[in-house]
Parts: sequence; structure tokens; C-alpha cells
Amino acid sequence: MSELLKKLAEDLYNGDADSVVALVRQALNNGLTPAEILEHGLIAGMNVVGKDFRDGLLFIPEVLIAARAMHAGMGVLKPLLAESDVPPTGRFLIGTVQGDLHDIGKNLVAMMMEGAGFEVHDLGVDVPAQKFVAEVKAWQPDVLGLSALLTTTMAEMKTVIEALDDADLRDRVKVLVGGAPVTEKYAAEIGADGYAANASTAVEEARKLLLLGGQCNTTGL
Ligand code: B1M
Repeated sequence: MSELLKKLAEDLYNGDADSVVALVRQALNNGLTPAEILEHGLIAGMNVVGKDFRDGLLFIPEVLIAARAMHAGMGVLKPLLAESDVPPTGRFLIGTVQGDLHDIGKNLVAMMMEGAGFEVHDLGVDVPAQKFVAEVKAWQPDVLGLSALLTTTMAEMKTVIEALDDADLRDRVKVLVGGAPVTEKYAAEIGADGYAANASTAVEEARKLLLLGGQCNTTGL
């Protein structure tokens, strides 16, 4: 990893949003790709925050400050990740499930989807099952993405799928699930159509789901 990306990860850890923004810009000027900066700078820094939070070395205020720096850095990358000549691929509705306030991973997935040509509608965090149902009905997405970061909230994904079933909407939308505690096995158990471990595989998986549903309107996927 370059010294620049190492410094970026460290400054994100320390919650220095101004420096994070400046270093992201510098890395772009040095010819690094947005994906490299995201993976080896921003996400690398956030991973250390996660480990130290788990081990009791960092507390919620510090994590929030680091998360704010992450958002600031992602703000610089967003237009670049979303830059795409791809014609609209499909409609992607996303949200973090009820009870869960984590949005960094969800935002990354949304950005990557936009970059891949999806029309994205982001419902934010702490989204109740009935809100997902209402939006599926109204906005008619091809794929619904559910994000959960807590073992206590991942069960809410099943509630959403059941609520779609109850509203007779389950066959109208493919459901893609993800988030740190979610596994492929869990996704299958709750009746999701797809699972992705990270933002780039989420794009691949959503494309596969569109092809399976016969809804894909682009070629060469
Ligand atoms: Co929270 N938190 N947190 N937290 N937090 C975790 C998740 C935790 C693992 C930390 C730890 O103990 N090591 C732990 C969960 C333990 C568990 O359930 N097993 C935890 C806890 C316990 C909590 C609280 C309960 C703490 C408390 O209050 N005592 C509390 C809960 C609040 C709530 O949600 N109700 C809480 C609060 C917070 C903050 C608000 C302080 C803050 C969130 C700020 C924000 O999001 N705006 C926060 C943070 C930042 C974290 C960690 C440190 C970082 C999460 C993150 O953003 N990672 C996290 C530890 C960790 O994950 N290492 C932790 C970076 C991000 C890029 O990765 O979100 O995993 P991630 O997203 C990835 C993939 O998961 C995947 O792609 C993304 C990009 O590659 N993905 C999808 C995500 N969604 C997807 C959807 C898809 C496909 C892929 O398809 C639709």
C-alpha cells in the first residue's frame, strides 16, 4: 500500500475529515483509481476502527467522528464512482432495515449501483418493513437491496421478505441482502434471491438477478 493511502487510512481513523478529503483529492491527482482509494484508504481505515471498537479501544463518539470522515472522503469519490456511460440497467431500491442505523456500507452499495447504471432510490436507515413494501409498490424497482450490520437486526430482512409476500409483491421484485453479519447461507434461509459480501459483488449479483428475471435491458452483462 502506498504511503499516501496509509496516511489516508490513519487520518480517517483519527476522524480528520479535512485531511481525508485533501488526501483523497491528492491520491486522484497522483493517478490512483477511485476503487483503489476506497478499498485501500477509506475502507482499510474503517476496518481498523471496527476492530478497535470491538476491542474496547475506541468508543461511539470516536467511531462517529471516523464515520463522518469516511462520508467526507466518499463524497469526493461519489461522482467518479457514479460516472458511467452505461444505459439504465434497472431500478434499485435500497435501505438499512429497521432498528439499524449503519449506513456507510449501504451508501457504498448505492454508489456502486449508480456507477453501474442502475437508477437508485435510497430509503436511508431504520426503514420499517411496511415502508419497503409501500416503496416497492409505488416505485416498482427490479431489485430491492436490504442492508443490516447487526446480528440483532438481520432477522428484520426476513420480516421484509414476509411482508412483501403478504402484500403479493414478492414475485415483482428480486431481493438482494448484505451487510457484515449476513452470509450466503442466511440469505438462502430467509428466502432472499441473492447475497453479496461487498459493494462490487452486489453490482454483479444485481445484474445476475435481472438476467434471471428477464428484466435486463442492457447487453453484454
Ligand atoms: Co456499530 N457495530 N454499532 N456503529 N459499527 C458494528 C457493526 C460492530 C461489528 C462493531 C463491533 O463490535 N466490532 C457491532 C455489531 C456486533 C454485532 O451485531 N455482531 C456494532 C455495534 C454493537 C453497534 C451498537 C449496538 C453499539 C452500541 O450502541 N453499543 C450501535 C447500534 C446502533 C444501531 O444501529 N441501532 C452501533 C452504532 C454505530 C455508530 C452509529 C457509532 C456507527 C455507524 C455510523 C454510520 O453508519 N453512519 C457504527 C460503526 C461505524 C460501526 C463499524 C465500526 C463500522 C461499520 C462500517 O461502516 N464499516 C462496525 C464494525 C465493522 O463493521 N468493522 C460496527 C465500513 C463499511 C464499508 O462496511 O458496513 O460492512 P460494511 O459494508 C460492506 C459490506 O458489509 C457490504 O458491502 C459494504 C461495502 O463493501 N454490504 C452490503 C453492506 N450492506 C450491503 C447490502 C448489500 C450487499 C452488500 O446488498 C443490498
